[in-house]
Amino acid sequence: MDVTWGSAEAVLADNWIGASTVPSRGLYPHQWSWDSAFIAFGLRHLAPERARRELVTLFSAQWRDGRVPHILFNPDTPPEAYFPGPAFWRAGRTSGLIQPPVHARAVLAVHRADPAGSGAETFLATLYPKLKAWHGYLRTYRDAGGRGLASIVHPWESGMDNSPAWDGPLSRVTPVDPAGFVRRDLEHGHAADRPSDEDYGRYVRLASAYRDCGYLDERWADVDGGFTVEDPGLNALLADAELALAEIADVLGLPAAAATHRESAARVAKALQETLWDSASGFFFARDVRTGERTREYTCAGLLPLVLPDLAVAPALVATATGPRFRLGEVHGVPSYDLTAADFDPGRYWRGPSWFNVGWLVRRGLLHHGEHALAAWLRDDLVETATGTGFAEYADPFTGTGHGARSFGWTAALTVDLMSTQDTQD
Ligand code: 2M8
Repeated sequence: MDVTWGSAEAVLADNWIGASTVPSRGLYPHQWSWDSAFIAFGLRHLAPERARRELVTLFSAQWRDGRVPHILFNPDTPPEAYFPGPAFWRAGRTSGLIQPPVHARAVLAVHRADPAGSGAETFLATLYPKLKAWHGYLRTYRDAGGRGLASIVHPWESGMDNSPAWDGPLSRVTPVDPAGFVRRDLEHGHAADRPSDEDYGRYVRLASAYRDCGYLDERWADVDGGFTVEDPGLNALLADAELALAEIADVLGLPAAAATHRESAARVAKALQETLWDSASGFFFARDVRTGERTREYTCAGLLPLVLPDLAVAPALVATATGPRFRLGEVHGVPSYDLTAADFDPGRYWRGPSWFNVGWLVRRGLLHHGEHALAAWLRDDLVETATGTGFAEYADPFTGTGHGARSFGWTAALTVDLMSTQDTQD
């Protein structure tokens, strides 16, 4: 057995908590929404029944309004292990925020890895209505800007928490006094790699404000000092998720539903291009719905529309990815932020380092747009860097040095996936 494969498999075994996988035993000791989807992509090659279980467990926590919560708390983990925990959210066993919708793609891939086992468990039929409700939540309750794009109400919802793109919208949020809460993350990570106390204070302020309005999106627009942003990453993944849902509907023999999902994917993709694409810059920027202004920071979220096969502007976006701001093919992975920006930081959380899930998504996009050599290069680089860092949470794009947690769930899982899928999508 290959050493890398064996060690990745061991990480996933160690992080398994019985019905799902934690991203990291120390820093993130619960189930996270988009982590679970990425983890399932790897688990399907190792233990398809565990991959199915991972996703079914996550969707068991879906809310009545269709949202899939960003954290499902493990009742066996002591409450002081992670902040903010269940007592903060007051939402039972979950948080009240969301994360990007990569689940439909994961469900389809998990099904295809073991159609017989999946059929026997009626996996697709069980998850299809839940995925439909999840996307429905995003397309309706979250269309705060009224342009057919889903908004996020907290940086954590983007999955790219400390991204410089949120600095502008976050500047209107008054931080909570750091004396009022205990940062458990600093017990596991270096302060220089993690968000500052001030940013953390803003996250806590926003999360409590959303909680205090009952997690009701229709009330959020009236909350002063709130955060409402259209993120190109989340919306690209939503359009792709609707395409995956169409394929799931096809497998289930529901052609009319499949056509509806394809139309919905096309609508989101169109809105994405009309609202967030800047042709002069060759890039997708986030939009602050409260001011109507587009942000100006080049972050890796703006590269994620590459996952869409019909993206008309793909050549221009690939040119930006391979240009001086991201230097794809020259540095390790896909940097989370503009390498030429004065505040680029190769080690700090989502403000420069390369994340393995982003590299994995961009590689898929490159394959859609005929960039096979670059995709192959990226695959080899991701596998090598993941292995060399002990499956770190993220890595310095220049040196490949690991940062954040080690034995990180999606890094191990996506390494297994990259080693299994070679030059194909699935
Ligand atoms: C990070 O986010 C959490 C909050 O959700 C945190 O910083 O405590 C992000 O990197 C996010 O994308 C990821 O899902 C999560 C768990 O790995 O950690």
